[in-house]
Amino acid sequence: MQTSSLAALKEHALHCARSAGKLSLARMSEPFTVEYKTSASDLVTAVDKEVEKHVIDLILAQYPDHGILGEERTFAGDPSQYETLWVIDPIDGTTNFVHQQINFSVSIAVYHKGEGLVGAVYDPSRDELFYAVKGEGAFLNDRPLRLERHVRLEEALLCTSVFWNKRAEQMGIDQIVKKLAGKVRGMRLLGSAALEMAYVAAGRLDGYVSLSLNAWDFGAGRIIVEEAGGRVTSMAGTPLPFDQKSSVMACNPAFYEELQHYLNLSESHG
Ligand code: 2AM
Ligand code: CA
Ligand code: CA
Ligand code: CA
Repeated sequence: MQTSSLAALKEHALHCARSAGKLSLARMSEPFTVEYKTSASDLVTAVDKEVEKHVIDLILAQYPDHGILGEERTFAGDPSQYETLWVIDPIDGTTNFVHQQINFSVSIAVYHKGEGLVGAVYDPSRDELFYAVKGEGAFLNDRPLRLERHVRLEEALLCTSVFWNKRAEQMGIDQIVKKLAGKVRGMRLLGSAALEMAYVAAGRLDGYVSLSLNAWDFGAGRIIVEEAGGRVTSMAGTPLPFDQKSSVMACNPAFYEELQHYLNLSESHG
């Protein structure tokens, strides 16, 4: 992709992220319907769907030949058929959107032939836009983000997402938190994977781990963390896919190997 078109792509992705976040924030103060998706711990609101449609309209108005992979599946085409694919989550942290009215985000990433070009995570409650362009670094509201501090695992503040539905036992807290208890300074659960990964890039957290996320949860966060100098892979150490589910570990590079070692122990040594 040419430099001029990459700059335009970045501007449009940032515009979409800001516009979507502002729409979510505006809708939060009005009544909206909340439905159970798979269980009482997996919600979707009318706002998730409306915001996704809004982002799709914005993308296609500028780039009619691009494809879109979004959580709420409101794109009419088949996402696998496009060279350039926008991977979007209109509201990441829907439970927070409904309950806390803070700590949710919009996540927008652009991939070309599987390569991540632009990632944007916007937190409308705090007006914080985290973004990165491949090869050009990561930023928070235009301030460069660079993970320069050497962090040891015992000094690290880590975050994870766990599921509270029936899959909780399989995907649960015991598998991650028990393995890391006694090894790290602390663990947090913020409830928006995209925002948690953006916080790793900003040095507010030192690492993020999840046993299973969808492509739209980590698509943007992965580009932002990598551009900030962090390491992002699956828990097995393989590169993340751009259009499929995966486990995720994203962290300060200083303790990547050590963290991976503990996460892959078959028995808990906590
Ligand atoms: P979501 O809000 O877009 O669904 C914490 O729950 C994090 O895990 C959020 O980023 C959430 O994204 C994501 N997540 C993915 N699948 C989930 C599920 N089945 N139930 C709850 N959260 C899920
Ligand atoms: Ca969801
Ligand atoms: Ca999500
Ligand atoms: Ca979502």
